Amino acid sequence: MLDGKKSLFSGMQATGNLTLGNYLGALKNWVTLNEEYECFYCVVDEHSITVRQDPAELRKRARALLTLYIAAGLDPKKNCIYYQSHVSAHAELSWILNCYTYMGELNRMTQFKDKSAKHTDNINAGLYTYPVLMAADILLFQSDVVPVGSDQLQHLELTRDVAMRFNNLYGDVFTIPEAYLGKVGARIMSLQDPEKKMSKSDENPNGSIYLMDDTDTIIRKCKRAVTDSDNQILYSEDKPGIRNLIDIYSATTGLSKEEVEKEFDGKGYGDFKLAVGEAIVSVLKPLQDRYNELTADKVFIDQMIKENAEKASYYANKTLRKVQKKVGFPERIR
Ligand code: ATP
Ligand code: LTN
Repeated sequence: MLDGKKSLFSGMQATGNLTLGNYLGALKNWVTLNEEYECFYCVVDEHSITVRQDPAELRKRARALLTLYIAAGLDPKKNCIYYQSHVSAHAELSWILNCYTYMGELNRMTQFKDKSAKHTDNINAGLYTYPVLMAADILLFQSDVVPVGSDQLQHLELTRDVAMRFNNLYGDVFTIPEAYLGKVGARIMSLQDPEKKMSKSDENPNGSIYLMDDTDTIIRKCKRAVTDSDNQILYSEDKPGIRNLIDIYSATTGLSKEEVEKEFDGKGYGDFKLAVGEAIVSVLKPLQDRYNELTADKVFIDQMIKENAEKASYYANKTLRKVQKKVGFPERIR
């Protein structure tokens, strides 16, 4: 809760080209929530360096991500859209919360296990304490809800545990956040391996639809999507490829699973895959056009980056000062 209004925080890493999974699992929900809450949408560039990045590339991607937030429909006048690294309170609160998080808790985090298995040459302490920085992001804004895909639920659970531990010691300092999962699209799977989630860091580009893919590429990737051989469009546990395509179709058209099954009753996979491709294009094309317009307007984007970082700092520092006082840091002399 911030100034009497419920608040919301979410963020994405600037680590690759955004996929349809990121859009349907996260961004799309963000847009529907922004009337109800005081919203903070962050480009979490500090999280990004837990995996080695090329500096020029990171800067470019962070700006592209921030622009995509707006292109997807987030109005920067109503939502606070900013870079994590522009608000130093994130790193400061993260340090404090490190001292209230147990190694046993961090040892259980599956994202750490997955990422350290993938980057064996660089298992750094930041990768390990990554969930604590995420907790700081969320708690700084007294967030009531955090819209994320289902892969982030474990981090959110940890955030709640740390916040409750802190509140038990010092009184009601933090709002305890809840995860917000969309009804459809919370877990979009790879088109090439429907047992694995669609991910922007996947080496096989055919498994993911990127938000900036052109029409032909989107249609081609859908046509090549891995499915079974029985040619029936049914939502079933033993048909992961088709189930994923139904999820995508229903998330992009707004139809329920049953309506999709009915629409394609008696039709084959070829027709269905083409329809899925076209539905994706109809959602992504307007977003791409808006993105291209926005990138041309450097002054507008620069101005909003500055204003929104100031707004985020104001709220974040309010929480940080409270926390610093509670743990016993000396008062500032004004
Ligand atoms: P990486 O591959 O670099 O780990 P990622 O594609 O998993 O990246 P993140 O930046 O970690 O993406 O996630 C941004 C948001 O998108 C998070 O809320 C996450 O839950 C959501 N998300 C990511 N992949 C999917 C997916 N396949 N389906 C639904 N939501 C997803
Ligand atoms: N860990 C998240 C990104 C992230 C985030 C957050 C999401 C960092 N801080 C705060 C929600 C709230 C990820 O990898 N997708």
